[in-house]
Amino acid sequence: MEENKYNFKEIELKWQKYWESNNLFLFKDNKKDKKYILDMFPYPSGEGLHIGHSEGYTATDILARYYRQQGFNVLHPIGWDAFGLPTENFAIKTGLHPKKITINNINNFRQQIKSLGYSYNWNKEVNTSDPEYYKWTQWIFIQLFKKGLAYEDIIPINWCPACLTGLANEEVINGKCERCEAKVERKDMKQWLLKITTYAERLLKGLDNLDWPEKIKSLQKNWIGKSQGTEIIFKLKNLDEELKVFTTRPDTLYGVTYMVIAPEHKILEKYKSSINNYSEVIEYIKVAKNKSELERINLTQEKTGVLIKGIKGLNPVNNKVLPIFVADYVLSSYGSGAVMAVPAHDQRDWEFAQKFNLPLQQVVDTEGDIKKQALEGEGIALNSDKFNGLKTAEVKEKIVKYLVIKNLARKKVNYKLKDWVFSRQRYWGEPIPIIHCKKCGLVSVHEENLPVKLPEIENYQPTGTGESPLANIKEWVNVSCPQCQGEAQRETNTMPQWAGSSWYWLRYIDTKNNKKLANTRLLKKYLPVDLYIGGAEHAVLHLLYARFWNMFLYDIKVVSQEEPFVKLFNQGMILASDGKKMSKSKNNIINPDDIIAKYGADTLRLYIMFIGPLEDEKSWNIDGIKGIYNFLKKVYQLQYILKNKAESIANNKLIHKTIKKVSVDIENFKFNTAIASLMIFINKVSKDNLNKQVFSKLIILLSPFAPHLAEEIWFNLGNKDSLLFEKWPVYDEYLIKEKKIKLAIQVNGKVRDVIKLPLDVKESMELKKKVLALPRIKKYIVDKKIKKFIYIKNKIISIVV
Ligand code: ANZ
Ligand code: ZN
Repeated sequence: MEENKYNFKEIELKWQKYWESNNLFLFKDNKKDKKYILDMFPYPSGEGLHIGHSEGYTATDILARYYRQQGFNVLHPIGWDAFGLPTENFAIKTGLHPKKITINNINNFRQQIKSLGYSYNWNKEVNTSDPEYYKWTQWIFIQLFKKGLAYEDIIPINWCPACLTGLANEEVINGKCERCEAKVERKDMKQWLLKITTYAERLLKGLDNLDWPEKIKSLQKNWIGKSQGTEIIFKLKNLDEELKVFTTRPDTLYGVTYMVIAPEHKILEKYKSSINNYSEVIEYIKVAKNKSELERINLTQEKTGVLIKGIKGLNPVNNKVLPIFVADYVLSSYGSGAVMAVPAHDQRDWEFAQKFNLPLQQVVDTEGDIKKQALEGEGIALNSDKFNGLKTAEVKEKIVKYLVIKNLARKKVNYKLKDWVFSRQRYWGEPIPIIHCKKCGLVSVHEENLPVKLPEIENYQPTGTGESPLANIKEWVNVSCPQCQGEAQRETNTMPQWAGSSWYWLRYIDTKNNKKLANTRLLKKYLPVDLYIGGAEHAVLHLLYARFWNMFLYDIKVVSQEEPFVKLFNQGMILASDGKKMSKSKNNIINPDDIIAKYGADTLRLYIMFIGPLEDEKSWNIDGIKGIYNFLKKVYQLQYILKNKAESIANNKLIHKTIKKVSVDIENFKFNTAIASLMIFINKVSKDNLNKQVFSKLIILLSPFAPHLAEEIWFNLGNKDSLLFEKWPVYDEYLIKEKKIKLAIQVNGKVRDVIKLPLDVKESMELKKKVLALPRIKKYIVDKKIKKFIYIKNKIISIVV
């Protein structure tokens, strides 16, 4: 039967053209209730769309199509996170302009996305590297700058001494340059920072009201890292100077046997004349400077440090004289950059004390062997003077009170979160819209002069000084100061890739607006995002930066909601068939294009949703694909065996059950079980008499998953309008209720109990067990052998003992 062949290639192309030429996916503002369904937009890399993209995008497409059919106005946009390092590096290698490369890659991505039949609002596309877009990224930066939330500071960058260039963190692999493998150093450079720390508390509190996976919330919590402790003042012996330390264990003050300051601590420079071994200290500082913070806090790294000769600290509770060390396990960026070391009760101090032969002084009676490790638990104080015998919590409170009265301590909250280093020494990013004037200092570009466009240059080679390639373009750099008209220079650093993705969901709402970031009324109408789906790898950075910018835009009254994403869902990773991560080097990547060519987009869509729960990690399996393909083929062929018979009651009940299951499952992201129930339906009805009415409903249910095939059958059934806005079928709760029936249970001919069972239920071991376990029946059969167990369906149960 040649005419019944499932020709997916023809079908898919035909409907993609139809949707496009009839503008069906375009977004229109209307009066319907909205649903904003957002994907994490892709970085248009040269490699093209990968399976992970198609997983998340298929899920959101199912939801977008489903909610349209439920009557919502669905905002479902896509765009391109188009600035970034790989493109710039590729440009350096090939001599092509990054803009050209980006456009090519975007065209490729767009075509791939369209070939999957995704119903994106193509009139809502954004591209972060488009001046009309980054104009507003720059505008936001200027607002941050005006509020004092963007500032300059000297910060070490990763510096490759061989390539003579600054490196992004992702280009540093195990402390080495990704390209030439030279050991990466740290080099101090002036950088822009954003004061995300001002928002630490709100970023933390806001998490409570979000419908996000607990795992992501706790990752963000830890990243923000709120710590409630005490700042204590230690005076220095024979100097009119003090050292502040931050501690969460003031109860261990009597156990302090030395102090440690970070290599960057300011007193080192200030008292260099009092330090007898200053050159040794300087040597140590130099080495420490080349380590990243991650290396420094790595617990498995051997502790290093140098005793500072000539300066000593005094313990505020007992005036004990304490040696002071400089050691890189203490960070300058946390607390006050100095610690009171309690080797008996802090593991890092314990390890340091082992290495430098420093004494342990136990002050908490708690479990563990102090010869093997620090005793970090709480317990009862000892060797602590008037605090002996008290519990840790009480000692903390009393010691702090005592020191506060003497002005030697105060309660303090610290956050691990640091300000966001916001500049990159790169070409392919948004220029930072700031002008450096000798007279006026830092001046922001006038808003009417935005965007500050990236100059089109031929040479993106790094400068060799660590500055951005933009620094080479004198015509671009030299400008007059917007304030005094005097000679001035543009900022040459560009923004990090995170900038454009920190607000893009706002621009989707009003992509063409050239007066404002977006129209206020529309922002109010379409925010917040109802659902955001993407990979868990963005748990912290992107999602934290996006929340920060949104909160800031809320504070300056651009948006009316503090949190951008009400609900977040993470798709699980799809692994290769060998259970390993897909990667170029392992040559185990599955290319969506290949699957589409061989089995079609509908099969791919269905398969990715069927292999397992959306949130789970799962492995690719080619046999599974064939199963899905056969299922779709069967559905396709069913349209030809439709009989114009009257409605079959059994089918009618089954379709209502299926409608309910599929609807509930879609709303709960259980796409795999929704598909399974469609399969069950098909398996059951194909033997039966399937009529057109029931089949039509099934096709609507299938349409979010396999939209091309569904549309083809839908039109073959005589319909004239696309399924896209066809009303989702409703189910009749009464019809699908299981009917129950009461059965009498006899033992040796006498009725002893009654049991309620579903209509038509078959005899089974379970049923028998259940009956025999009924207390009133048990009574009559204990210690007896059951000779007969007779079950007459829908009538009676009879037991003979
Ligand atoms: C004495 C002490 C005794 C400490 C003890 C702990 C246990 P969190 O909870 O992460 O905030 N610390 C303070 N500033 C530091 C810095 N700049 N670099 C490295 N470590 C620093 O940790 C607070 C604890 O980390 C502080 O409490 C301090 O050590 C250390 F039995 O003070 B503790
Ligand atoms: Zn000026």
